[in-house]
Formats: sequence, structure tokens, C-alpha cells
Amino acid sequence: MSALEGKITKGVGGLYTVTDASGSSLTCKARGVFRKENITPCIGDNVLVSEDNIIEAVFPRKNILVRPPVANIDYLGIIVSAERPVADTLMLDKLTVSAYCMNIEPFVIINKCDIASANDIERIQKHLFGTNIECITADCVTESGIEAIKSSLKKGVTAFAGQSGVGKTSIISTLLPEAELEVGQLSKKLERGRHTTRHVELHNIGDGIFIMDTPGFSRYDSEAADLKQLADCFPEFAAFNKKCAFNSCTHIHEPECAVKEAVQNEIISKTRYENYIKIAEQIKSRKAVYK
Ligand SMILES: Nc1nc2c(ncn2[C@@H]2O[C@H](COP(=O)(O)OP(=O)(O)O)[C@@H](O)[C@H]2O)c(=O)[nH]1
Ligand SMILES: [Mg+2]
Ligand SMILES: [Zn+2]
Repeated sequence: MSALEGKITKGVGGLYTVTDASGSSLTCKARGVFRKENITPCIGDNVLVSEDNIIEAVFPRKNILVRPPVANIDYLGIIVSAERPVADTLMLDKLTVSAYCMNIEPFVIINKCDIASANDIERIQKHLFGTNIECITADCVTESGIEAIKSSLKKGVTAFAGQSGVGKTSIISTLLPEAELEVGQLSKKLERGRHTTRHVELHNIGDGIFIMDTPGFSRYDSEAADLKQLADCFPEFAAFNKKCAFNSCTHIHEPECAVKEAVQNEIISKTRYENYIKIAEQIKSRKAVYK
């Protein structure tokens, strides 16, 4: 077998599974020298594998989560449930901020629509009004919306995140090919004892599409460093912020703020803006602590 390029989809005890563009997998070891260079290959890495199944090179990373290490996430599917638990839009917006900070494109799945009222669903849709964040309604009981999720998945790695109990494992199971269903069920069981090992794996569902349950973002990965970066993580502000009276406008307390005006005119979602203020407060108080 000749040298090939692929993506690390699994790593257990120094053995890596590398999956190539055609979907076939190899078990590989890493070249010994990596340790000296301080490179540890991780899940999601795009790598070059030699003829004798040795990982020879790790290609530059687009992004990396720290713990557990996962590289090169392209899309973040933020799952909220319309009911049980009621959607936490602040958490949703924090996840979109984390995603944008890491150059990841977020989208939202409103799950459990089978038990939610139209009002509950609308509240979340209204929250996202004015953004270009795709929002899919779904449920795992009738499987409505599952096809829509499938067809919205793009080439690359999609990680799914959301608070516990929203249906992440349920949705991921519906997306896995049959051969992997067992893995899904197994990892569901493993999850109960998860405080010991955090098992991460990329599932190849064909056409170059990989999905994973997220380990979750930590603040070390992905918090906005300052208010400027935070505002950039609300892309819907971009159409207005150049019209603010002050160049350095933070859109919080300044007069003649075009962003605040757009909120008043209901062009920018008021609840998203309110969450922007809340996250900004947190960034400011964090600065005060670490100064
Ligand atoms: N009614 C309803 N229940 C769901 C749906 N999706 C998941 N559940 C249930 O919600 C609970 C949590 O689901 P799970 O997939 O484990 O959530 P996770 O913690 O986000 O991985 C389980 O009891 C699921 O059976 C749904 O669309 N509708
Ligand atoms: Mg789960
Ligand atoms: Zn402003």
C-alpha cells in the first residue's frame, strides 16, 4: 500500500485509525520523532501515512479543542430542546460565540418538537431572527426534520453540542449508518461512567462528512478575548457597526449606536442583543479578576 492522506478518526493507546477520502480506514502508529517536536497527533488531524502505516506528518490545524484534544472542527450543530429542558438561549449564544472564535460555522437544531408547543418553538426561532444561523426543527420520536439535518451536513467535521438531555446522542444515532448504530448504543452506555474516560470519535457518514458528539468547549479554547472580538462574534452587528458614532463603539452604553438602533427597530434580535450584553459583562468582570 502506498502513502496516503487521511484524517484521524479514533485514537486508543497510541494506535490511530486514519480514514481516507474514499472512507476506508487504516490502523496506524505515529512516527517516534513527534514527541520531540511536541506534536501529538489527535482526533481530527489531517495526516500523511507512510506505506508501513506510520503517521509521517500532521498537517497544519485550523483549530484545536484542548481537552480532550480534537482538531479541525468545521461546523457546530448546537442542539437545544424546545421542551424538557427548556432551551437556554444564553448557553446557545455562548456556543455560537465559541464557534466563531474558533472559525467554526454554527447552526441550530431545535429538538423535541414533538412535545413542544408552537410558542416554545417560535421563541427560539425569533431569538435567531436576523442572524444567518441556519435553524432546523426536529424530533427523534417521529424523526421529523432528521432528513433536513442530514442534507444540511457539509463535507468536513460537524461537532454537536448542547446541554445535557437535549437529545444529542439520540440525534447522532439517527445520523449514523447502520453498521455504527451499535457503537452509538455502546457509547450511550459508556457515557454513564464518563468521569473516568472521555471517549471521542469521528464518525464517517460518507461523502467526506464526519460527525462527533462534542466534548464541550472550555474557556481555554474559545472565549472572546475582549469586547471587540465578542462583537465580531455577533455577525448580524456587522451591517450596522460602521454607522455607530464612535469608531470604538462597544454597542453597550454609547450614544448614537447603530446596533442599538437596529435592536429598537427589531432588525437585530433583542434577546440576542441582551445576551451579548450579559456575555460582555462576564468578559469585563473576568478582566477585573485577572488584571
Ligand atoms: N419526546 C422526545 N424525547 C426525546 C427526543 N430526543 C431525545 N429524547 C429523550 O430525551 C432524553 C435525553 O436524550 P439524549 O439523547 O440522551 O440527550 P443528550 O444528553 O443530549 O445526549 C432521552 O430520554 C431521550 O429518549 C425527542 O425528539 N422527543
Ligand atoms: Mg449524550
Ligand atoms: Zn454601536
